[in-house]
Amino acid sequence: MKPIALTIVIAALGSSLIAIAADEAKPADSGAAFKQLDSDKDGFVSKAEAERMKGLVAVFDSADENRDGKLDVAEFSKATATAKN
Ligand SMILES: [Ca+2]
Ligand SMILES: [Ca+2]
Repeated sequence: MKPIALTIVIAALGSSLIAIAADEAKPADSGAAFKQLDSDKDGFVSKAEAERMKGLVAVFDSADENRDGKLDVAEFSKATATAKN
């Protein structure tokens, strides 16, 4: 194998390893919980939907950073992190 080809193989392997690491870093728990709560599948958890998770309504307003009355995935994961503490 020529050195340049080997370099390409190593680079390809390296980027796939990085991709795997990024997948593992995703908050799988909050993602799954988010999908369960988002019963109308609009990509947001509304206050009515939030009522199905214990403790979430209490932190709903402070988690809703852009004040649109619903939580996106990022806001939701912060909310659940807050609710656990
Ligand atoms: Ca929804
Ligand atoms: Ca929001």
